[in-house]
Amino acid sequence: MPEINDIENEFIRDEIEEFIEAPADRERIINIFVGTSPSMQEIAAALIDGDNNSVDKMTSAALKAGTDALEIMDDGLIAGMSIVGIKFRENFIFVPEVLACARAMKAGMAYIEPILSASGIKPVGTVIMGTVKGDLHDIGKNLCIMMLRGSGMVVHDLGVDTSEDEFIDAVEEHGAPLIGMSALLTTTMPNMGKTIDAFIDADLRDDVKIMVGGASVTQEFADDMGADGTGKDAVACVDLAKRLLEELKEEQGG
Ligand code: B12
Repeated sequence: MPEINDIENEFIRDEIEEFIEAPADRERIINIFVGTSPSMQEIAAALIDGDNNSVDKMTSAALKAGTDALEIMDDGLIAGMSIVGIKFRENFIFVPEVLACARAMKAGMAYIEPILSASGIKPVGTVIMGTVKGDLHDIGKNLCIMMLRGSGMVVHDLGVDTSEDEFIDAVEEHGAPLIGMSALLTTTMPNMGKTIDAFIDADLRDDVKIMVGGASVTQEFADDMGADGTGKDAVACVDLAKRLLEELKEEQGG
């Protein structure tokens, strides 16, 4: 089994020692970093540190040195973000720090995205994301979007205060098989259910999977409104999105 000392970068080793406590998380994170190159570990470390200038410079330098864009995305940026996600979930860091890491991720992705789209790598899936009608909270939604994009999905962001019709129009326009709704207010959470009803009325419910989230959204609430799933954070959102896309593919005959 890989050991923490198999990871070359001291900063990453210290981060794991200090912040990644659950044995399953620790094993997953060590597996992510073991075997990645020292320069990718340096990019991951700068991202964890929220240092967007360094991520910018190192990503550009790595590409110039001939490193594959996918390797930089997976072994550098997403690997770093996997530690950030756990630190955030376990309350070791808070919104300002996560936003700094998000900025660093964006700095790296600015080089990677055009290369990946030009090389025609098939996206994992297309997702429509929005905060529901009446609700202006978008920090959590934006984190989910960033992680979804980081995992290879194409995300169309409808922003905040999104009506039922805007979700439906976006699904039709982009042929998206998955939508994600966010709501933070108890007064706007029911608008997720109303949007799901609108998909039923438009005879589109069987064509899409629907995920919902936001600080007060429980599994029970998601089940009651007829959603296909919920996730408590951006990492869970990515896992859920992947699972729902697989399910839809199976339902539609592979
Ligand atoms: C920041 C904030 C604001 C900012 C929003 C800025 C912005 N651009 O988003 C501002 C100041 C504008 C604001 C306004 C208001 N707010 Co406010 N706000 C907050 C606060 C402090 C933090 C929310 C946040 O960003 N959390 C951090 C993010 C990362 O977490 P998150 O959103 O939960 O997202 C994570 C998960 O939920 C999940 N997730 C999120 N979306 C999705 C979607 C899917 C599909 C999945 C799978 C997962 C998922 O993943 C995310 C990442 O980990 C909360 C308190 C709190 N602790 O939640 C109050 C809070 C949500 N606000 C509250 C209130 C009352 C208001 C106002 C009504 C205040 C007022 N009187 O004007 C207004 C409403 C404005 C409106 N119409 O929306 C209340 C809501 C109470 C309730 N239960 O209804 C809260 C809980 C504060 C409180 N305790 O009273 N607010």
